[in-house]
Amino acid sequence: MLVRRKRGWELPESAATPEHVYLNRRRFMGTAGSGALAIASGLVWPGTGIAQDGGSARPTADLYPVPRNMRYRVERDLTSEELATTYNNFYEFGSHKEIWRAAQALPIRPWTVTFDGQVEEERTVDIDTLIRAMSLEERVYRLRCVEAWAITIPWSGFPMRALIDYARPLSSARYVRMETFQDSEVAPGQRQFWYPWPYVEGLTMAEARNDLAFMVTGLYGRPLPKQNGAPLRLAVPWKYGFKSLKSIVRLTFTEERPVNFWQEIAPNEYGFWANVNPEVPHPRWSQATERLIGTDERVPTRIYNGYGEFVADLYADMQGEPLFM
Ligand SMILES: Nc1nc2c(c(=O)[nH]1)N[C@H]1C(S)=C(S)[C@@H](COP(=O)(O)O)O[C@H]1N2
Ligand SMILES: [Mo]
Repeated sequence: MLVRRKRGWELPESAATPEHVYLNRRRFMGTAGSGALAIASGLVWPGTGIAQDGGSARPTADLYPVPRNMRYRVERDLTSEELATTYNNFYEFGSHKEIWRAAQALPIRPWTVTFDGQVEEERTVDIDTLIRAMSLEERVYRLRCVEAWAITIPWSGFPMRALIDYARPLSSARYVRMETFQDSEVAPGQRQFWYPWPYVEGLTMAEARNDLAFMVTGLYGRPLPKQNGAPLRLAVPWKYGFKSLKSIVRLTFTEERPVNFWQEIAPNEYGFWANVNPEVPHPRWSQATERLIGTDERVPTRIYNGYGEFVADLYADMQGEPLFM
């Protein structure tokens, strides 16, 4: 349920961390004309060190900020916007955390998303047409990387269920396979031929229609930065972060279970389900705790990353499946 009385920045969660910086920048965005924005778009917000790429290039930038959906509460402080946009995993731009600057090379307009496979009608839609067709909301979610670090951030976007309805899959579809862009001219990581590009992820149709599955188009009340997966990425917070693929160009509805990027690389370490579980270690490290980035704090990891009330039922009859790798 949407709570429209309050905007995100009026709420206590966002008061907890360096939100004053955020608020000032939002004011700045509100008052600055496009000329000033263009000057400011030299990758970093003046005086903050926060990476950004110039909202002026986004035909749907006017839609943000969006009202926060208070059904999804998080008991942790928000990760600072600066950290969430400068400490990333995006192997297309390098196999380290400092890819944010390299990711600015990704052209995100024009951008299209294709729906194919078992659909009533194969379709390709312009990203801004798609975004305008959806009802946007903000959700504060935690993200738990399989590497045992975690963040808590306010995504903007729309329920994945709405995207599935928009795509009109046939009832024979059992899975949705999703694909990231492929362009080795702009993404140096994609010149590393030993990786099985493009990045692929998949969900069952029931997972994709679960309330929690969210399509992300924004972060911290503004259009999604490139390094976080602009213009469209997934957020499935009960699963390890690698399931939440970035910069999506295609959704294919299929009867066959997709083989995801990491499973293809290391099937003994990464599976299809990848649900978070502190009691199932990765073959090379424990998953019992996680580090909150930007702090020295380690906290216990929770089953389904704390989202069991929303998703545990999905797996009730699947005891034989490797649900937690
Ligand atoms: N296309 C693509 N999507 C990706 C990745 C990637 O390398 N390429 N990394 C994943 C991993 S391992 C994590 S933890 C999250 C990180 O998201 P963030 O950088 O926005 O925090 O993105 C996921 N999505
Ligand atoms: Mo990750």
